[in-house]
Amino acid sequence: MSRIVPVRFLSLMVVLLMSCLLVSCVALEFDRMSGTSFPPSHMVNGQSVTLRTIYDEAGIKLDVQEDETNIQPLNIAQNDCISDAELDTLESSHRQLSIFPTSICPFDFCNTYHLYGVVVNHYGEVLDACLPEFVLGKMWDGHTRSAFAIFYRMATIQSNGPEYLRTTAHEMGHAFNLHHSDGDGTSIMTQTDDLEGTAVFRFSDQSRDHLMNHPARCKFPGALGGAPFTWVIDAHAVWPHPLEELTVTDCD
Ligand SMILES: [Ca+2]
Ligand SMILES: [Zn+2]
Ligand SMILES: [Zn+2]
Repeated sequence: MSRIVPVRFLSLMVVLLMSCLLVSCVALEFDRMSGTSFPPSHMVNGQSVTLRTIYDEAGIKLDVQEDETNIQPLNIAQNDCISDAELDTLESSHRQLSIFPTSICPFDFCNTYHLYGVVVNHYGEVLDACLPEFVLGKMWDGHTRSAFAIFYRMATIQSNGPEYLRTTAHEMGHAFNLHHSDGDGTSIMTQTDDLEGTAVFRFSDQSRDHLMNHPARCKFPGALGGAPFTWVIDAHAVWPHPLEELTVTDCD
């Protein structure tokens, strides 16, 4: 009988500990309904781009945890939409990760924050109205910025893997309190309709500034006195967007 813990296990624990000790991490619990798939990786200049690499390049350590793959679709007509209330119900019955962060050290900077994502086999609502073939995804709870949905019934999501990946990174960006005004015409936070060139799979400089340098409270998803969507520090005010109203705060 041996009580020696294998060296490989120990070194794995050290790597895990170190990776969240020096910077905050975000864990994404990702569920999907049956008949859907998770966003595929995309090759750019010979490099495989994934949610993890997109966020890593912006200084966010993201751990994507693909969880359930067989959630039953709601019993609604094919052209009907899933409501925000129904998304809430889905989240409360399938989300395991807390909306609160956990910490492995006594300081905020080494928190692991939690985000929930679900791919639903339905269309989504826009401002409480059902508009089929309109919205690709949604970060539906502006209060905690802790969950997003992808609407897999959308033809674009099913037929265009790169656009599906980009949509997912975009909705997650809203959970990190990024807005369309933080896009630069081609980057992740620029909406498909507003593209001024070929879409790229990276965040704009101003989005990266937010993700790397802005206060945790106005950035990380989830509840811990976290600021709601649209509450930003004044650095965002110089990047206006005609359809967005931001509230400038100090985010302390
Ligand atoms: Ca789950
Ligand atoms: Zn958006
Ligand atoms: Zn910011």
